Amino acid sequence: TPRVFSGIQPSGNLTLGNYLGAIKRFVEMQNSGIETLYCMVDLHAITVWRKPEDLRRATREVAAGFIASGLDPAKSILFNQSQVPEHAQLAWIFNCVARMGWLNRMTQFKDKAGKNRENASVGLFAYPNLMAADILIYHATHVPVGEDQKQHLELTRDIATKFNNDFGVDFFPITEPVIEGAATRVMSLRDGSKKMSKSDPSDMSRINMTDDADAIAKKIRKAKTDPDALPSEAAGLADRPEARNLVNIYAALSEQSVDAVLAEVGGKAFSEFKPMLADLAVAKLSPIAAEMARLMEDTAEIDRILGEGATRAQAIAAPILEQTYDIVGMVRSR
Ligand code: AQP
Repeated sequence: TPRVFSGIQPSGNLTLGNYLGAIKRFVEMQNSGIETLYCMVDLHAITVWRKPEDLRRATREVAAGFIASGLDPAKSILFNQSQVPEHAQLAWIFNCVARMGWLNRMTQFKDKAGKNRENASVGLFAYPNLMAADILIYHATHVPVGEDQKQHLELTRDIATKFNNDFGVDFFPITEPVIEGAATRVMSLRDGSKKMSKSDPSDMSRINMTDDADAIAKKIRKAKTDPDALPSEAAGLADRPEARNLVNIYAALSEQSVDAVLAEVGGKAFSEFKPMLADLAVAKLSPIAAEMARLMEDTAEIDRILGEGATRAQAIAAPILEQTYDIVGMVRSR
């Protein structure tokens, strides 16, 4: 039976990239009736130094963003990773399954560690093993993510395959990434070759889910573009990364194909298209931002939801960890 797992790091403000690439898809999968688990991956967030109060706030804010976007704690299991210790326990096993060479090839580690690899945390290097554990501790079959997570999901499949082979079992499923839609890789508004990211030092590079209408309009107005009018077919966007990004965002927000959008806006100048995009983004994001602000007034209620989700998640994870330990040869006497 299909089971969906995905997570988001509480590592700053949620962006339009997180919304279109991940959260919006999470809601669709929930509403299709599949069993869904969605996690604030706080253990992942500390692979880079964070102030404790920032981490706590961001965890609750991601939860508020999930719920405000349409995730329903009665339908989806919503929880934060550290409240289900089985994630970290399985990650240790996977630290012993995955090879150094596999992790050395991870581009996200190279990007995030930068030139100063010697000073990166061991956790940042081992991050993909914990991510594999997040998924496989539930025997999840499908993982909705943005394009940037593709390599980590391939590693998850490699870990499951090696574990199954090493122990001669057919235990962990080979998970399918679900990377679909017009906005699987939303790019920075300042640089069409970089992905939009929570941690970009420039706030003008991204639209935050909590930005107000003025901020959204200003960021889109100032977004980098080229001087040409919009093409009338998708092929005309091939060498125009900034133009393609804005059209993709429009398509994803309006739930149309890129071709349908270009049939409508082809021939228009950016001076005409940008206000259309800003109006659309404000119409879609403002109600979510308002609901997030309302939810954040009662953090005790958010914490209650996360606690209840953790209890439900653990009920699935604990027996899978026990079976894993048994397969590996750990003595279980209680
Ligand atoms: N720009 C993006 N376009 C499409 N999808 C995106 N995602 C992130 N950025 C984009 C998807 O959001 C989910 C959660 O990502 P994450 O929080 O675990 O970490 P990340 O991918 O590293 O996201 P950020 O925003 O860039 O965070 P920081 O700056 O903290 O590293 C994933 O499904 C991701 O694909």
